[in-house]
Amino acid sequence: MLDRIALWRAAAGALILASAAIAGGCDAGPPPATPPIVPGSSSAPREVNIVMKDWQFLPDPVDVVPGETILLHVVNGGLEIHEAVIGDRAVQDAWEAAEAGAANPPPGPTPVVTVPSGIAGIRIVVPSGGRVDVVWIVPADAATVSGLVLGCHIPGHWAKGMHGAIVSAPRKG
Ligand SMILES: [Cu+2]
Repeated sequence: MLDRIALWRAAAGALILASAAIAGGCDAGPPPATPPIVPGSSSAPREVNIVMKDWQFLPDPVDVVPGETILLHVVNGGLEIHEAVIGDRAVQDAWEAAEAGAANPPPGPTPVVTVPSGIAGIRIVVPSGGRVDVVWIVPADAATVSGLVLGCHIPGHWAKGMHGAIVSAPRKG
């Protein structure tokens, strides 16, 4: 009996080591470079899926080519209501403050909140299980693009990790 317990412990130890090795493998080296993308145009927007979950955006980062036109399909695969706010940190801060101060935050109907138009960015609110499509013309300036962030400001969601990066990808062709 003792031998069996010892054997089981050894096997469990090996499993833990194997898990650690797999987890360690994910941290090895920088992420792979984004492959070149054929940019979308106004007549043929590039389709990009963004999936929102409780509490993250997929993919993260979202790769875009400066100046291209994208047809965003924003899907809420989570159980909570979520939103995708696209904008720089000033935009994200404005929505975080506006929604934190709103009465009757979710669960329940989403309160109507606004921020000044100059720092509104793009806000796409999607109920659980829903999908909203939006055409987005990406800023033409790469430096502006690299300052963009994806964020959800339903109260408490940003703090739970609901933010992602938007990065400038090389143009193919
Ligand atoms: Cu959210």
